[in-house]
Amino acid sequence: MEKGGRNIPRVLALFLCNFAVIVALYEIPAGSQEREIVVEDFHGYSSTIFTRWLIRDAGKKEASSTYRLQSDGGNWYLAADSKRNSIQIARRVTWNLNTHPILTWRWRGRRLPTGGNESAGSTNDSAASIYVIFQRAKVPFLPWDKQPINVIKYVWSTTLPVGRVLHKSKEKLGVTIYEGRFVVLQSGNGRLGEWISERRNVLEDYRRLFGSAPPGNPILIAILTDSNATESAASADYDDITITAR
Ligand SMILES: [Ca+2]
Ligand SMILES: [Ca+2]
Repeated sequence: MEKGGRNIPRVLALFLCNFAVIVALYEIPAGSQEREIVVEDFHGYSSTIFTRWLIRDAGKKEASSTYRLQSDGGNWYLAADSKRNSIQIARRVTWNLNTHPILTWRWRGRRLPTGGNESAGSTNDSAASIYVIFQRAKVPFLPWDKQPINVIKYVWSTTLPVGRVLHKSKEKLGVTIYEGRFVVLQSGNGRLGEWISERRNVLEDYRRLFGSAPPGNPILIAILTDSNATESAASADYDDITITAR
């Protein structure tokens, strides 16, 4: 008890500044009868996406130069161009995973981080990634975005083969603050430049990857195109993040 009490301010400090901006939760009603719910199609923004997306570990200027809205034939999408940086952006969203377990999206790899290999810290960069983030535990006094999380990260890897799963975790002050499972969905440069549709049953993935039911519904969907570890550059586009009933 004493240990926990002493740790709380330090844990708080560790988590400070993870997300620079708090935006409204996009909550899909638990009883939603809609079969398909579009979480994000990148339409309806006046300029920046950071009215709805949170920026992790970066200033707005750098995030805005890394993630930009682009249009092609009237369709808006997110273009990501990372130069030696790693800026995760996240949309605060929750929905009933039991009724709507399927997550779909489209992405288009454009440039692979040189030598990217997510299994080692020194090369942990991905041309594209989509995260589904769950709150694992409830630590008293920590705000929602600072709580310990379990994460599924779907990646487009430079070198790892499709289907590879990686286990990651971070522990601080005796608390496992992060449990991650990386799943390689695309690999290498064979399909660069092509829009690819992905479809995942997140509920099944979670059970398979963590060996148990999720601790609750997801709290965030996040995006990362990064190139900091390999000190190179990476580019990808994203669109049509959608939740679908089983
Ligand atoms: Ca779109
Ligand atoms: Ca990285």
